[in-house]
Amino acid sequence: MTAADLLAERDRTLVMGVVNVTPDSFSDGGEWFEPAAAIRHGRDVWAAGADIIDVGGESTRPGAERPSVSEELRRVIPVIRELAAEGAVVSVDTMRAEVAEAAVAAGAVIVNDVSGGHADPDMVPYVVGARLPYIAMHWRGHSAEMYARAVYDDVLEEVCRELASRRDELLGAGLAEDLLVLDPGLGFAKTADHNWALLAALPRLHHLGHPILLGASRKAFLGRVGRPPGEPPRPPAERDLETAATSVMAAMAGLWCVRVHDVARTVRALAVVEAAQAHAPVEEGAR
Ligand code: PMM
Repeated sequence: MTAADLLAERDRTLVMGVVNVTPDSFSDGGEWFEPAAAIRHGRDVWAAGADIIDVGGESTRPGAERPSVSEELRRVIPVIRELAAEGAVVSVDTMRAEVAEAAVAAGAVIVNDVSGGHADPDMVPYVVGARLPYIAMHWRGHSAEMYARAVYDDVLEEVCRELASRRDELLGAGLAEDLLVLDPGLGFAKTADHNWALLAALPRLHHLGHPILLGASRKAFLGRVGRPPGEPPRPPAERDLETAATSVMAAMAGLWCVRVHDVARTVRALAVVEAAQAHAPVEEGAR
């Protein structure tokens, strides 16, 4: 499938598999830090049924130091080059235009930018000129400052308003309508309560008029579900069942894609939704 076909997919929710080539991501930090290990992991993610492999070289965990551009390139480019050459559809998870450009030259076909273009003024002109599918996430600042900015009167209303204004700016800058994906940015300048409020209202995100991607996988708020007060949260690698529940919620809400670490189980969970949807009653008026 081409990236354009993937963006047009409406019959099922796609699965984006995470490959973090970082020493310090909260969810899988260090596991795939060496390019050869990341490539092996990417192959497994693809074989497990991912529609897209998202390769990133910068951790966004709170307090993480930003890598230099050259270090970010060193991490992601060999991994993207190899996985794309083997036929995978690859997105690059970066806030930097320079990294996006090198990633695309190495075979990436989608740019996933957690800053929605806010972190690097060169990013939007680059993706517009390159006519690339662009995933713009709701963002209020780099990890060092994002928790101070997790302040909302009405998180759903404010995230939708800020995403809508970003959408208008991106389209105004010349990005083609059918190349833009939006993402509410769970865990980014959001407390657990904010994440739950957004999860509870996923169908409302369709008002934005673009495909929606959800990134809930292994995030801290899921580690606290069902834990008695005083007990530590479940560690990230033990949050895949809770993640699958959020993926089912996303699919039931008709979202475009879920970004997850455990692709194999996500594919199985979403197959349940697809099987049920294939037997859905025909709506009155559609007969
Ligand atoms: N979350 C992370 C990284 N990249 N991209 C998008 N579009 N949405 C997200 O929610 C998102 C992302 C952080 O999670 P990780 O450290 O497990 O990759």
